Amino acid sequence: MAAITYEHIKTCKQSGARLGKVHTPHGTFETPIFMPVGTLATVKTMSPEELLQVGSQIILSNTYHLWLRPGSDIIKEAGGLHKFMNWDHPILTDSGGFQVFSLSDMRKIEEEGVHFRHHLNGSKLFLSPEKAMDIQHDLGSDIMMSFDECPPFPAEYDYVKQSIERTTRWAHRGLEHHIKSGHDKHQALFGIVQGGEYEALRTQSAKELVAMDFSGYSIGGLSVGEPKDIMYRMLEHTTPLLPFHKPRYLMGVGSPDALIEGVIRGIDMFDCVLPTRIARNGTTMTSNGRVVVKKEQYARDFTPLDESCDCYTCKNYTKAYLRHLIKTDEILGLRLTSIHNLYFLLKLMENVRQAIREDRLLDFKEEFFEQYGLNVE
Ligand code: PRF
Ligand code: ZN
Repeated sequence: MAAITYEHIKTCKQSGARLGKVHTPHGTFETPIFMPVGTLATVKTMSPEELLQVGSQIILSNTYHLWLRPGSDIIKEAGGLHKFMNWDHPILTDSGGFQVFSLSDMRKIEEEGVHFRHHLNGSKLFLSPEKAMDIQHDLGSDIMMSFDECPPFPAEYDYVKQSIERTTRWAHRGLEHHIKSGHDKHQALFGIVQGGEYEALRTQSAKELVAMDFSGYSIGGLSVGEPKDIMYRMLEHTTPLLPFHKPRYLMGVGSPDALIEGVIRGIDMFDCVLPTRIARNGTTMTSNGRVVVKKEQYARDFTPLDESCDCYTCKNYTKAYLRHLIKTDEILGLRLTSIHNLYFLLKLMENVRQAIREDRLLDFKEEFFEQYGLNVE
């Protein structure tokens, strides 16, 4: 038995978007889905009960960070990440590849793996495809990621070609190691399609990975500074190359416009630090676009953040109070804006699923952006 299965429910007649369910050893999540990010075994400021209350069905965590702190051996000893953090629902872990490239200093890529320095204390570290599997086995996530390289944008064609070929070899080594370990019975492994802005390289990467028969496919290397039209073009090009009956995950994307455009192009899963990160800085996403609640203009605004939102924050607090909490660095302020932003994005995805069910996702998109404002994140 495969660790996870993708159940296709229907395709939206108007947009071609997919509605489905993914069954995992820790329960089922509906797709398309947004996954809140819990980098250090916590979605910052939120308890697991609050995560459920805002509608989370699956969360993401990070190999790289947990390997460094507290150490994957400690999480294994705790009985795995689900037990360690008291989250008895699906967890997806990223492989560390991307974090090594975005956070660490002095990295050196070799065929065997990547040498780099700890982003906090400078000590020497090494990650390889096999090591990334071992750490994710210790964490016990339901869905694991292959160890990949995410080339920067822009990057030369020849560099990206060499990089995707190495990423394919790394994916192969990781998969072999994963199967040999026996953990494949209860932990699924995804391949990550790379290829920068080059259609031919996206095709090559997708074909090589599809031939290896992963449990699902991620699309990496996007939302790394390229214009949105390039991202959408790469998605349109890539998703048709992926197996219909497996989930597709667009890594590191979470603005409302990109979520809807991604779903229309056949994506099932998304994650991003955006809603929780901007929340802690006093920026919220509402049905009328972004509201920077710490602004002076809200000092005497005794209305909720979003009149049409049913979250705990909007039901009980005013913009004036939120502004005060954020301005005075009160912890409750960070919690309340995080609760609202996650609720807003998860509710958006629920509305997207309903629109697919009713074959009206393109109409929904138009209605949503009429109110939210176009070209605003
Ligand atoms: N690879 C991995 N994780 C990622 C990315 C990637 O390319 C991205 C790119 N948006 C975010 N997270 N392993
Ligand atoms: Zn709200």
